[in-house]
Amino acid sequence: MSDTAQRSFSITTAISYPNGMPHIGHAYEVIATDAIARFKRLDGYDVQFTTGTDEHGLKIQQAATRAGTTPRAFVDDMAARFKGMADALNCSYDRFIRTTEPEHYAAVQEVWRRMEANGDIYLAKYSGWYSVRDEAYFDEAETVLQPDGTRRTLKTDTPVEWMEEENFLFRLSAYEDRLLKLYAEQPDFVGPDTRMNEVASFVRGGLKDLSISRTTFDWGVPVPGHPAHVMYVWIDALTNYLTVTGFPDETDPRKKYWPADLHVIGKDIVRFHAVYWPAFLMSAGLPLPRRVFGHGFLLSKGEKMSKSLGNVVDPMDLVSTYGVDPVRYFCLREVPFGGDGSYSHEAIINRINADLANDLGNLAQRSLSMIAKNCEGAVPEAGAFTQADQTLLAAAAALPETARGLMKDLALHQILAEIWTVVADANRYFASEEPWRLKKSDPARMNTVLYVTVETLRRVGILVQPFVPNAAGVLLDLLAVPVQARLFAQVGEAHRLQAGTPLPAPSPIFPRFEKPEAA
Ligand code: ME8
Repeated sequence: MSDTAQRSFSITTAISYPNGMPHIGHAYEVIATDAIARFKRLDGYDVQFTTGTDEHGLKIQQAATRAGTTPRAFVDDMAARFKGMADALNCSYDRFIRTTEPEHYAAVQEVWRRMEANGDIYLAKYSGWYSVRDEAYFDEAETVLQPDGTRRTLKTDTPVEWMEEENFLFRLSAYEDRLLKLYAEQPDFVGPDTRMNEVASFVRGGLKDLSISRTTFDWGVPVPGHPAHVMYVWIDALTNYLTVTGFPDETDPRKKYWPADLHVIGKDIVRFHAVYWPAFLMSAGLPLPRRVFGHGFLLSKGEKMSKSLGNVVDPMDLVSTYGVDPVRYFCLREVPFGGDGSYSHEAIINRINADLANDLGNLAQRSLSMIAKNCEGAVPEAGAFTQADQTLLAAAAALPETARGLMKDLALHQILAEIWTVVADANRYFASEEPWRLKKSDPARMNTVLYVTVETLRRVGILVQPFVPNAAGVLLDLLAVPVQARLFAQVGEAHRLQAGTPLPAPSPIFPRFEKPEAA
C-alpha cells in the first residue's frame, strides 16, 4: 500500500431478525457500531459500515402467517422499520443489507458451492430437539423436560420439538484443531476476553457436524442443485458480511472491505460468529474477519425485556422523548461496552442533565454568550498563556491519542469518561478564572480565558462527534469550525481558532430535560 492510500476499515452489526419490532437492544448495537465507524472515519480511515436484516427462516415465515400476510410482504414492511430506526438514531451506515436481495442469494450460493467443492458438505439423516426460536438443534442433555411433558433448552429457555429431516451436514468436526489454532494465534479474534474463553472451551469440548439445510419449510435460499432444500439461516445470515463486499465478484471495488475488521454482535450469538463463521470461511477458502466483539445486553432496570413483563421499550419513543443525541450518549456512556447495562428513565434523565446540559452545554452557552456580548461576537485575541491555560489546552490536545488507545479495546464508555474529564477541567478552569469579573479589571485576561475555553470546546467538539453527531455539529458551527477541519488530525495547535473569526449567535446545544407537567 502506498503512503497516500487511505487505510480501509470495515465494520458490521449483526443483521436483525425482523420477526418483531426493533427494540432497544437493536438500537444499542447499531448506535455503538455507528460510533466506532464515525470514530474511524474521523481518524482518517476509508470506512464501510453495514447493517441490515436477516429475513429468512421458519421464525419469519411463522410471524408472517400470524400477521396474515406473505413472508415477502411481511419482511418488506419490517425491514423498513429497522432501517427507519437506524436512520432515526442518526446511524451512518453505508449499506443496509437485506438477505432477500438477489445480490445476497448469489453470494450465499457461491459460499455453499465452495464448501461443497472442498468436501465439507454431505447428505445425512438428522434428528434432534429443534428450537424454532433459536433456529438450532440441541442435544437432549441441553434440554429440560417440563412438568407438562414439553421440553425447553437449558441455555436459551426456548421450546424444542423432536424433528427428523434428511439434511445436508457441514463437517464442522473437521475444523476443531484449526479453530483452536486460530484462537491461540490470534487471541483478539474474539472480544472481550471472557467471551474468547467461552468459545475456546466450547470448541475444546468437541464439535459435531452441523445441519445446514432444511426441507420442512421453504422461506430461504435454495441449496444449489437441490431445490427441495433451503439453507440453514445462519449460513445465509453470516454470508451477508461477504455480500456487502461484492463477493464473489473479484473485480468489485468493495472487495477491499473483506476481510471485515470488526463484527459487532451481542453476546448471545458469539458462538455463531466465532466458531461456525470462521469454519465456513476456512472451508470456502476465504480470509477470516479480524475481530468479533460480543457486546452485553441492555436490560430494563436489570430485567430482560419481554412482552410478558411489559417492559419492551420502543427506541423510537426514546428518541422522541429525549432526542437522538441524548439517547446515543446514554447508551454509550452508561454501559461499559462488552458488559451488560441497565436503563431506566431516571438514569437517562440524570445523564442528560448532568453531563450534557450542565457540564458541556452550560460551558458552551456561558463562554459563547460572554463572547457575543463582550468580544463583538468574534473569537477573542489571546495574550500569553498561563500555566493553567496551558494545562487545560494540553489535556484537550491529548484526547485523540488517549481515545485511539482506548478504541483498540473498544472501550467506548472510557473514551467518553476521558472527554468528560477534560470538560470537568474546563468547567473548573472557567469557574476559578472568573472571566465575568475580569471584564472591568483586566479585559485582556478575560479575552485569554474565553479564548482558552472556546479552543478547548473546539477540541472536545471534534472528539464528541462520533457519539453525539448532531450536537457536536452545532457546537462546531457555533465555533465557526469549517466542516473540512473537524478531523482528529486537526485537534492540535495548528488548527486552533483564529482571533477575529466571526461567530454566529449562540444557541443552546443540550437543553435540560424537564419532566413534562402532568396535564
Ligand atoms: O441474532 N441488548 O438477530 P436478533 C443488546 N439475526 N443487544 C441485544 C439485545 C439486548 N437486549 N437483544 C438482542 C440475530 N441484541 C440474528 C443475527 S448476524 C449474521 C444474525 C442483539 O434480531 C443480538 O445480540 O435476535 C444481536 O447481535 C442483534 O441484537 C440482533 O439480534
